[in-house]
Amino acid sequence: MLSFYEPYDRGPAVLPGELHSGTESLSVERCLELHRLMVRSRVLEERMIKMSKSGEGYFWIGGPGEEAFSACLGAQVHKGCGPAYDYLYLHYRNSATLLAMGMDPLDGLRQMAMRRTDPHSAGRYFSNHFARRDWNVLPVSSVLGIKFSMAAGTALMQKRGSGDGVTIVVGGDAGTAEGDFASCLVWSTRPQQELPVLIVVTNNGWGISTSACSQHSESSVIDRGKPHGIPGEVVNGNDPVASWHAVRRGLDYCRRERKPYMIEALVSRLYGHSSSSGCQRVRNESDCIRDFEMQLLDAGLADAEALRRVHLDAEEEAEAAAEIALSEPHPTPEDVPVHTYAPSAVDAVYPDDYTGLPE
Ligand SMILES: Cc1ncc(C[n+]2csc(CCOP(=O)(O)OP(=O)(O)O)c2C)c(N)n1
Repeated sequence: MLSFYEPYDRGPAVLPGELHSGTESLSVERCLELHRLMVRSRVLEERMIKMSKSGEGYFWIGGPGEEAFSACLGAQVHKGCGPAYDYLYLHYRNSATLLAMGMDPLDGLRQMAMRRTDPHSAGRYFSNHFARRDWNVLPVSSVLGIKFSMAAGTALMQKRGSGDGVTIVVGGDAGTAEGDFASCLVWSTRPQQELPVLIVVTNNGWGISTSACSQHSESSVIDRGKPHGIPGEVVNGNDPVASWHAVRRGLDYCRRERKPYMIEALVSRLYGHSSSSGCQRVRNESDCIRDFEMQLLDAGLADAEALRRVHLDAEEEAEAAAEIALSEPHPTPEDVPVHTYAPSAVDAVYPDDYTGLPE
């Protein structure tokens, strides 16, 4: 197979145009925007992996192999604070979603390096465990599954309100074995009280080292929505054109009908589970970035030099951000109670039990 770094003469790139996948297509502008996001996300994660191996950071878990679907999701979120906007219960593999929403890669690296400046968790949580109150991004929980039942809560509030905000919940295939997944299906489909939840399962075929095929008898996870009447689709999550349209359909349906929709995105896991399993590059799974680049070149929508520039820019961006993050301070012992407790009336009633928060 031809690498895009090799000389690749296909004549002049035809710029206005579209990339097709089956009967669907995306404009060249959209494709190039998604490509840039996917590459920035991959490079950011690879810099984090380097940090975990070099001792500059600690535990790593993240999204290489899920960039195509993840970027398509983030680029279509109605971002904001409060029930009129979308709520997100994300997975720890959703870095491209956050980048597509506008996250500065520096903030991801601050969390990986466990710095006090990390806006997601003030340097206390694992990599890619995002939390952004201003964007309705609920804290990513390491406890698998619970987000599925929590999602029904914000969706219920949105159903009672008048806007078109929806709740988006993303989890892996293994996490759907938890009872909370079933709770989400039940609570989002109570008769006449259905909820606007986009239920996304990113199926990479593995739960750490347990294969999905040894654990799941259903042929598709979305089949579990059928008895509840939840429409859904399985999409090749490595295909940005198909993923874009699946997300579009799912979000449109939830916004318009105020009911749930399921997407099962078939994705890759390109560095294994996490740093705990060595984060070695896997060679036998599809790489959405490489495949997308070959498609863009074949369709004459980009040239090899322009694509290479995107990688170089992303590397420069990640390196500069890492340098800043690593120069910043770690949390101190005095930071332990900060953000741990919400202000409480209990403080006034029982001043001796004061939670440590400012008045
Ligand atoms: C309730 C719970 N059980 C077990 C774990 C340990 N654990 C962490 S990640 C993981 C695998 C998750 O697989 P999947 O949901 O498919 O997501 P993936 O990591 O493959 O994206 C497990 C079992 C956990 N974090 N929470």
